[in-house]
Amino acid sequence: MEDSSRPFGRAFLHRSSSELAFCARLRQNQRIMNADRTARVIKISHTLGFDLCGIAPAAAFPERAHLEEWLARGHAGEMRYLHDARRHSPSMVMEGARSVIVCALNYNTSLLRSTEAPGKIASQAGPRGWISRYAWGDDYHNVLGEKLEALVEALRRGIPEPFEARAYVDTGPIIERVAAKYAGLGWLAKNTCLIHEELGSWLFLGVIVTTLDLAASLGPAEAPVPDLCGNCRLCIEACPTAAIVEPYVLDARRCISYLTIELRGTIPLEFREPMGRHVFGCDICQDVCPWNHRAPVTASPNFEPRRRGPICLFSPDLERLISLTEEEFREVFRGSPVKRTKWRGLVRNACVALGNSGLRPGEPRHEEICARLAQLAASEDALIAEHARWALDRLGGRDKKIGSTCGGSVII
Ligand code: B12
Ligand code: SF4
Ligand code: SF4
Repeated sequence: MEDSSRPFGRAFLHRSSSELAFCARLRQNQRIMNADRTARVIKISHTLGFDLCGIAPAAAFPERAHLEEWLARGHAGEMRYLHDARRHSPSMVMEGARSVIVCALNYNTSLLRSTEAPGKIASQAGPRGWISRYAWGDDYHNVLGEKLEALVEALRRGIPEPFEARAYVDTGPIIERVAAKYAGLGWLAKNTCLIHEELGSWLFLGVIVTTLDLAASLGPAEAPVPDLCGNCRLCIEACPTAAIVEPYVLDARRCISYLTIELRGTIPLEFREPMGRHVFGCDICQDVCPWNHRAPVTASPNFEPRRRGPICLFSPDLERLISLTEEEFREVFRGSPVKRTKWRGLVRNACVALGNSGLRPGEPRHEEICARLAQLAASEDALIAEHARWALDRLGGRDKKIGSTCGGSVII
């Protein structure tokens, strides 16, 4: 009787040696073709301006065990989308997915690090905030997204058989750093960033999940790039909010990046002072990393700090930030990653940064800043009003400018 569960088994057993040799040659040809295609993908990615590109298999990664634990410990905070079960494996994102093309783009510029830049630029100037390096220029979702789409287009032109391909830059249920590790692009460091030995960690990542069978960048016997953190703990020690709770584990709820960008509500009091002058994101654990000290500057003009109207995104003037109207905010941050935090989030963050500025009565701009904070403290928006009051208290400006009524705060 035929074994219906193995329709080709018997036929395979009865193959002649010449048939077996032919099959082996076919498999070998397929491997060569897959390797050729991988080489072509990498070449195209470089012509499009990507700094790194590699292929990972679309399979479940060992790190998914850490992901489960991380979620169970509540480290994701309000980021519910991180609970999506498809994050366990790129194969769950697309039926028939075989490969993940991972691309990286350097966004480092030659400007000072947050750990070097002064809080004031000139003696008469008011306090400055800090916008994270990744957000100084154009929105990386657009920059990488366009390049990834162009890569998919180029593949469609060059590969005759039909295939599916979907590009993501943060936009899909993929853990991009883990995919990058298995594409051979670097190691997952103690600050949880992906680091490349020559380029450092100022890298944006983007992925294409595809049904194409591409040869993986790491051979079956090859291990991923070794972890070169060694005994170093600089990032862990430098983090102002102790967000790296143990090496390789970040409690997002404590991270300034989360507090200033993802958290929509009140910033917990315990983190306000450690937040310092950060108004959008945080670079400290990368600024102190030795692997970034000789990191090359990007060839892409997209990531230089933009100047829009009165606001320069490098070390921005905090008084200007709290004075922006919602309309001005939309205008200044159109096409910038900063728009994610919305006007309300940025003003909230700038209030906290001002509260931390150490500005004293009698110093330049103290009066103007307190007057504007007092206006915000009287706002109908309870979130903004509360953060502005907190700042006024710290600047010694509250008594002069606002008083409380049963219904809220008024300027007196
Ligand atoms: C959510 C998110 C955040 C959150 C949470 C960060 C985090 N560490 O998870 C917040 C808002 C805090 C954040 C901050 C930043 N982010 Co972010 N973020 C993401 C996003 C959308 C998902 C990341 C994710 O899945 N996290 C889940 C957790 C579980 O992953 P993980 O912490 O990396 O943990 C992994 C390993 O560390 C390991 N692991 C975990 N526990 C343990 C324990 C042990 C013992 C070991 C050995 C390993 C291990 O396994 C985990 C995977 O399962 C990705 C884009 C994407 N789709 O991947 C961008 C992404 C990771 N972010 C990015 C960037 C640039 C940043 C910031 C630098 C921005 C800034 N300047 O403010 C900071 C960096 C902060 C930091 N030190 O990580 C880049 C990273 C590029 C790079 N070179 O690594 C990405 C890839 C976006 C992109 N497309 O370029 N981010
Ligand atoms: S981004 Fe800032 S707050 Fe977050 S882990 Fe790094 S140093 Fe800490
Ligand atoms: S600062 Fe040190 S421990 Fe932290 S990521 Fe860099 S090399 Fe690793």
